[in-house]
Amino acid sequence: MSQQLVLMDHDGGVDDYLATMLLMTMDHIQLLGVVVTPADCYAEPAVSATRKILDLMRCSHIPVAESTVRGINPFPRLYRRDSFIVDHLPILNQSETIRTALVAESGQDFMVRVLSEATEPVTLMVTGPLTTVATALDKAPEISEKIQKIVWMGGALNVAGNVEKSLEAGQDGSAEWNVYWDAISAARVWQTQIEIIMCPLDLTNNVPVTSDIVYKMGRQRHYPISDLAGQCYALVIPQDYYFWDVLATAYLAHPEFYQLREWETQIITNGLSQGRTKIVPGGRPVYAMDTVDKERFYSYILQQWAR
Ligand SMILES: [Ca+2]
Repeated sequence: MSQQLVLMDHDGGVDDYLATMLLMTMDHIQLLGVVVTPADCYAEPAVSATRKILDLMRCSHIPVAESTVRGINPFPRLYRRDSFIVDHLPILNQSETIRTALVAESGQDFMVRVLSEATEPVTLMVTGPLTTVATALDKAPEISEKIQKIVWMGGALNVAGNVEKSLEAGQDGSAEWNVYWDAISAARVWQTQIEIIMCPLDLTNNVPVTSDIVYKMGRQRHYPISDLAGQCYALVIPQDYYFWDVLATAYLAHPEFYQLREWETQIITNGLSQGRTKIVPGGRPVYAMDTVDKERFYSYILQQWAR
């Protein structure tokens, strides 16, 4: 079977690291690089943690690039500081040196170069805001020809968003964070013809990180991947946490676990609903992951982390 070319763009949250780890366990994927978009994190520890995870997964040949784009509405500091915690986990600091290279160019320039040089179309796996993708498309519009599809964790279609009204005065509660960080860039990507398969809150709300699944990771006694995954989830178990980025990423390995549904949508870029992914007849067609076979998904995750 020929390998599927994938470029990862994550934004440094706890489940972004786990989604990256999951991608590295997929034998049919050739990962061309990992771009870190500085959204749900602080850039320096997020880049460092990403490189250390690639080392741990014996994938130090895969380059990491730091995107220097900026969003409009910053993520809460409480979420972002998890990047420091993950970067300091003992399991990621068994060596004094990091082997995985940080490329000299910015993440957006790296994305342009990797796509330009690709010999076959590339799947973009995006688990953060679409700002780096939009910036790369502005710099080199011809790269859209090289993008086979964008699989993206983001948006909320028929459910409330996760940007809380009580924290964000300028918001009516309809926006999902990856859109809200920079709705203008999401709208920019919506203007392209690229196939978009989104994993919205509508689906992720049904797939929580439960104590049961975290305990099961421990019982697998599998050092180091299951252990690292379990530690990361232990960090976030006191809050409502879902398999957001991991659920989106597992689609690349097992699309048959999911049912897709097509919607016509528009990204709202201003006013109280900025960051909303609104269903609008005649709007931009996208596919959304509609249902997932949860039991098979949970089993798959446990199996991959026991490798
Ligand atoms: Ca993320």
